[in-house]
Amino acid sequence: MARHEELPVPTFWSLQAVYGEGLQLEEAERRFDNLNSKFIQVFAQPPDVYARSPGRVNLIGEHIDYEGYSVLPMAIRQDAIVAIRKHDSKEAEKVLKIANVSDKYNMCTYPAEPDQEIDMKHHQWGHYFICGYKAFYEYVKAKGLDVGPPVGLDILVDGTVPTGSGLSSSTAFVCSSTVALMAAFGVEVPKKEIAQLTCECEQYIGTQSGGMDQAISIMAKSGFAELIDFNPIRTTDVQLPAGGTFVVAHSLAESLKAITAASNYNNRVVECRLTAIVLAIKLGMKPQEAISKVKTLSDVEGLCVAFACKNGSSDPVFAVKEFLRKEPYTALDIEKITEEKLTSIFANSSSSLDVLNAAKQYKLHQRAAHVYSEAKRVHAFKDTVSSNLSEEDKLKKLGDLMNDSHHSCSVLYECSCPELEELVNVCRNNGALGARLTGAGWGGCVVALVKESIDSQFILNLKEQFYQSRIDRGVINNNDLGLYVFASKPSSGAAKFKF
Ligand code: NG1
Repeated sequence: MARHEELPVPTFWSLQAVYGEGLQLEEAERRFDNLNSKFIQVFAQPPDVYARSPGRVNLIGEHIDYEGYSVLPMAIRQDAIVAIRKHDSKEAEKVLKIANVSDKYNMCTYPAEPDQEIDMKHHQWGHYFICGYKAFYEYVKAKGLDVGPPVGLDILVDGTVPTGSGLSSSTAFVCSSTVALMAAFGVEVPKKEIAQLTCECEQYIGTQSGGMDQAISIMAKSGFAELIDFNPIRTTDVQLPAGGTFVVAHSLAESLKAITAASNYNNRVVECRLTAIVLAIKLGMKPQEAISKVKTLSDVEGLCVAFACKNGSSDPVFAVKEFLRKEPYTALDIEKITEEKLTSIFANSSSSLDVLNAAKQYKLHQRAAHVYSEAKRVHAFKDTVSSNLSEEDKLKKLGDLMNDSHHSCSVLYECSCPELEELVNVCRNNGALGARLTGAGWGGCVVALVKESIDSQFILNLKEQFYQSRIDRGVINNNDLGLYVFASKPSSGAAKFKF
């Protein structure tokens, strides 16, 4: 039988298969009815097909996917749904019209030209659809498929993943757009190829992201978290221990990842690349060779471990401690080691040049220590889940790993913020076995592992101790609290719907 990731995204003719029964199904029925009637209202015709792709919460493995390391997320029930209608090729107007059911988002229009550039300096929500659009055309071109000349498209979007929350609202939108396009043009693609493609094309938005979000959004299975390996993308089901629940809680600090990329997200990607090059040189590689061959910290892990082994350790952090000082490096310090200007090393990447422009110093030691230790914690988490420990001991150990992960993100990777720190502490003070920021950080959500028996009380306590003062100040509305704090079970991945 073909592996799950070799199969195409499934097509359903009813909502139950994805949304189950009860309240969740009722909510889905309302959303789909609304999408259908709004679509007709805006575009005067019904959509051809719908696609949905979920957000995700990352349980452990933060900021290591782009370094080539495995991560362990699960899909959440909140998703993005894209309704689409393809125009006839004879129609003169060849425009992509992208509307949203929420009044917060104005309709965006783009030409139907697949090779168009995305204007990253002027961020628009519709850009995420264009990422999917480019991905689709790149795919059909690479495979030599004939889908005819570009045509006009009508698109209507409904997203329930809170934006800027570290729950991958952007990826849910990019993935549902790509799957909707594939459905509209009748192109069937294995899930792992869509995951790879959407990962590459989301980078058009200007963040040099890894592939975690797209992989889980496309390939998730209901009831399981997934260990995701990269190069090639592969998923392994992880059945979480009974008796524990993951509660997701928003810090209410919005993380504007695309806008802050040069100083936050892409900065860390560049710091990791520089760290990997410097480590390679210190461990005996010629500077020119290191610059051309070494892209990520996983590329130099072997060298680090070989060095550690000679000294009675197997931990790559041993080499980090030996060769990288804790004090930050300036560009000049690094250029003395690389024997090449940083602007020349990154000459082909304009978003990396933006990072160099904004950065004053580089924390090589701290970034490598985070990445190597976090990569180990992911496997420790997976091993704990499949160990013979009692459920109680498993949960305790998983909680400890999550706490260690947060400490590393906060202190070594510096991707936390005061609101996240406050919320993590509130979670721990109220009985969470572990709590950590999830996703890129600098705002967004916390994920806390709590015993199932206390999850309702836990959420009430968070309301009282974290959210109430914010409700009083009008930051959020009391009625919307359920959008910002909820218990989550692993949900299923992308799907297409035809009615
Ligand atoms: P979010 O939380 O969606 O901003 C980002 C990256 C991931 C991963 C995490 C940090 C995107 C689309 N996703 O996620 O690949 O690197 O940060 O672990 O940029």
